Amino acid sequence: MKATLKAKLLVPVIALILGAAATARAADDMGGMNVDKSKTDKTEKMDKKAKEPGADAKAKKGADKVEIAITDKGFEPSTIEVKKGQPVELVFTRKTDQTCIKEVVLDTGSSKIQKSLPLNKPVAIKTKFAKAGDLKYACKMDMFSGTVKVQ
Ligand SMILES: [Cu+2]
Repeated sequence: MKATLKAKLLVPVIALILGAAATARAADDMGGMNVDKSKTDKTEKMDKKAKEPGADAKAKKGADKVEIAITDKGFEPSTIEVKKGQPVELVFTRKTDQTCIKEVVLDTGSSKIQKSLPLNKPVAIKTKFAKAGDLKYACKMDMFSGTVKVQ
């Protein structure tokens, strides 16, 4: 009688343990998947961050490098500062197809430099701004623009 009762109790207990073990394993698998996914997300974010404007703006000595992105909001940043008479490299990267900015027109004070902007491809313009004052970069139709403060 006692033995039977024990056996009767033992079966659900074993079932419970097995069930719990299976659940734990499943949770582990899911945990593993989650970890992998967050790793992937993180890597993507890091890649994205590396391409963000300004990330390596101060990387090189010598010529100043200014990164300007074209996003849904237009040119970012919309104001940059450069030194008068100093060689400077402006790097435009178009990151969206949602605006009319497919080209950039840069007024250097002495000339207008126009470059087409392929999606997600940095386009560098090396130039100099001879005189102090406000100049600009704009889309071809001048609907979006940014200001170059030459000091
Ligand atoms: Cu435009």
